[in-house]
Amino acid sequence: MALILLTNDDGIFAPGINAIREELERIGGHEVWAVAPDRERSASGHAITMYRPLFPIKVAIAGAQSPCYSVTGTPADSAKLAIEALLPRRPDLVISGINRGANLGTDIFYSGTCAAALEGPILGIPAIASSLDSWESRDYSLAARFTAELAFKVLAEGLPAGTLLNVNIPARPADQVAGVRITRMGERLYKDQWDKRTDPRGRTYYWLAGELMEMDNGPDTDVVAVAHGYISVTPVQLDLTRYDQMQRLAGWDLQP
Ligand SMILES: [Mn+2]
Repeated sequence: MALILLTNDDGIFAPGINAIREELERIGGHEVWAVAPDRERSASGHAITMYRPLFPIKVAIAGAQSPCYSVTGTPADSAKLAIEALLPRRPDLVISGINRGANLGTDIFYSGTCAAALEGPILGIPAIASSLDSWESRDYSLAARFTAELAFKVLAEGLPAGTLLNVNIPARPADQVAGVRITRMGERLYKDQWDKRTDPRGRTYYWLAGELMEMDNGPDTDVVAVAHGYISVTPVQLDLTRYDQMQRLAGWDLQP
C-alpha cells in the first residue's frame, strides 16, 4: 500500500491540506500521513531549524482518518522530519499544499509550499506542490480532485530522480476551467514597495508591500496558463546548473 506524506506552509489546520487529505481518504487504498507546521509559515522559503529542537504534536482534526501532526518548525522542517523520523516507513510520494495562493514562476524560490515539496526529490522521493490561485476562495474541491488524480498518475508512472511537479489550479468551478497545460516556469516579479513608518519610540521601520508587476510571459508559461483559466503543471528539476555556461566560464582562466 502506497504511503503519501501531506505537508504545506499554511499550517496543519489550513483548509487546503485538509481538502486533499479528505479527498485521498475518500478514494482510499493507500496510507496518508499529514505533517505540517503548527502555524502559517508562508514565504519562508527553504529554511530549516538547526539550533532549536522540533516538537511533533499529534493533533485531532474532526473526521480525519489519517494521523495528523503539527511541527514547531518551518515547512521544510516538517517534510524532512516526517520523511526521516516520524513516518512508519519512507513515503512513496510527497504532496505539499493545497496552498492558499498561487506559486507561479519565480515564486518557487520564496514558497514554503515548494520548499517542503522539494524535500521529496532531495531525499529521492517524487513530489507534487499544489496551489490554488486565490487568497479568498475556500473552495478547494477541484484542486483536491485534480491533485489526487495527479498523485495516482505519479505513483503509477513515476518521475525521474530530482523532479517536482509544480501545480497551480485556477479558483473556478470545474466546468469553467479551460483545461490542463504542461508549462515552463514563467517570471513573476513584484514591484516592491517599502512602506516607511515610525514606531511609538520614534524608530524607523519598513514594511514590505509588494505589488505584482505585469511581465511579458510566453504563452507556454505557468503564469499565462493560469491567467487564461488552465490548470498548470510544471515539471521542475533540482539541478539548477546552467550547463551551457560551464565551458565559457572555464575559458575565463580563473586562478586561485
Ligand atoms: Mn502558503
